[in-house]
Amino acid sequence: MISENWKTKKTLKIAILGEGSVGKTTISKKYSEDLSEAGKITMTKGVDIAVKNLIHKSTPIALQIWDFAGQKQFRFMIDIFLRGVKGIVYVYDVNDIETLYLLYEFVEIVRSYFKENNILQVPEVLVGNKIDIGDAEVTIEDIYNFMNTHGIEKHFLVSGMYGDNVYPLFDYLVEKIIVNESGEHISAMKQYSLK
Ligand SMILES: Nc1nc2c(ncn2[C@@H]2O[C@H](COP(=O)(O)OP(=O)(O)O)[C@@H](O)[C@H]2O)c(=O)[nH]1
Ligand SMILES: [Mg+2]
Repeated sequence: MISENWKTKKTLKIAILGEGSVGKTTISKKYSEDLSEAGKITMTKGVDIAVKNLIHKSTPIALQIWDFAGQKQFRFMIDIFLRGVKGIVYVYDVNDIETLYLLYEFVEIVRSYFKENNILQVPEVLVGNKIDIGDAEVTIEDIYNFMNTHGIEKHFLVSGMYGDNVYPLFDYLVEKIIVNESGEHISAMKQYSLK
């Protein structure tokens, strides 16, 4: 079925960002693990792309998760990495508050890229990983502060290692991306017809 629809398949690119060792690769692989090896592409230059094939309301989608391995080179590759991106996942480790504090750097890089390229309405989610370890260092207050400061509306607590909440996170993002995309076409119309 998926192969029959191959040509009409929609590709959605999302980016997963955060400090080294917070679990970006673990989360991406957990989500796409049911794929054949052919679906997993590894590029040189420190970018891994995991692909998850899914059906959203009868539309086949190839969700590409771009996972940046080398923090240091990130700024030099930012254009390639973020070009065409439709959703962003910011990851921190709930057991290491520094990884939440340092996320703002990624938020700023992403926001300035969007601003420079006149890109609006890209859904972003904040993700606290490694909840399986227990006695988290990051508090609810820290999370709310971060979200308020940076205007991020959605947060998930996950365990990339065991898979807790990993599917809901990506399901949410895909839904949000699709709604946004269709909303862009009808939002102007709605404004007049609803009021
Ligand atoms: N306990 C636990 N360990 C995790 C989890 N996610 C990742 N790890 C471990 O943290 C380390 C870094 O993970 P990795 O995915 O490579 O982080 P990345 O640098 O952000 O891609 C590895 O040893 C993982 O096994 C998790 O949810 N729980
Ligand atoms: Mg990695």
